[in-house]
Amino acid sequence: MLMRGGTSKGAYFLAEDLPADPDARDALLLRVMGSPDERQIDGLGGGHPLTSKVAVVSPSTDPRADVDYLFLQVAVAESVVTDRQKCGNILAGVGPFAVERGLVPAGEERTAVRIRMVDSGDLATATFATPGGRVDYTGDTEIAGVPGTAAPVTVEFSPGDGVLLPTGNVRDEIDGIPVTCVDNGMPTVLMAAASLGVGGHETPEALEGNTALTDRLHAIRLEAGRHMGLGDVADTTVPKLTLLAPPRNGGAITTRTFIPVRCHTSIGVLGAAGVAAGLRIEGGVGADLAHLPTGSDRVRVEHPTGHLDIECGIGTDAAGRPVARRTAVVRTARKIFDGTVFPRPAQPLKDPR
Ligand code: NQM
Repeated sequence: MLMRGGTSKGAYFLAEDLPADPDARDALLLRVMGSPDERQIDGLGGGHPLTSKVAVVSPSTDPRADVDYLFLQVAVAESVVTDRQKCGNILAGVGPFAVERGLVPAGEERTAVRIRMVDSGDLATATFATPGGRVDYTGDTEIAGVPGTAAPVTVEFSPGDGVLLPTGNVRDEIDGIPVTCVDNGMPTVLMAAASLGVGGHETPEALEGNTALTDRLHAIRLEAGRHMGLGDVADTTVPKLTLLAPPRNGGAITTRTFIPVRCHTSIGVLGAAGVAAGLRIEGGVGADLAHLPTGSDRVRVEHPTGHLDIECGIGTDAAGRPVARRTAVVRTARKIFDGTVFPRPAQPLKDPR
């Protein structure tokens, strides 16, 4: 099933329909999505990391969950499939997909699906309308970065037991740039845009075209990966990099996020959860630029196509380290197409250029 989940789009599969062996599965998914090729012209992918995503869903053996969700990022121009990151946008489609495929019985009005994210074991609950026992995708909820409106999917993340600051520090300095390395579901490096010589309100295209900036970010990311205990991150999609600047439209902060090579046209859900948490930690990079609301967990994160509202409460553990208490977000999702995909045959590829 091809679905839009939040501001991303992906192919959703039942695990039983894919090879059990991860190498065979990934080789098949490259052919399904049309990678490696900048345009993914011979497959389902849309030629951008945000439209080259896969969800693999199966009944869960964990009594706390109804279904397991494995997220796979399929690279566009390289033969790479990685299971080393999560995706909160594609997550928004997992509940509806589970009902569509009969993995979870639909309620008469609403259905709550408890989802275990396979890579981390973290849990989330997605709640959405199922009038008469069928998923209804229509509604009046608007999310920035998606034209029109659709039915809301409320996603509530259960607090994990991971620490928010993987380097153990609120601030580090990498390559002369002050950074806060945060992980609230997505390892992310927060930096003030100004410290990199940019404003932070530029378009994604302008930032992607600034090679002095992108070279610098590449070097910072490799170093940050080591500091965050992620090892050599040259071939992985985490950590992401978020540039922070003062808000311009009544929100808490402006963001430009590299995922990690392309600049996001909006922001990932868990990426935004990391920004919101980072800004709430005293002394975090960007906290001085932010206009945080008092008396509310809601943080409005501005991004290139609007804003994303995320509820994020943090506290401290017994050792005094910051931890996430609650993270919740409203997204929309939509079934686009349900059918049979015909993967490109397995054969050696010539360079498509
Ligand atoms: O951070 C893009 C997206 C994402 C990830 C990326 C996401 C999240 O918008 O939860 O959703 O960071 O590669 O799909």
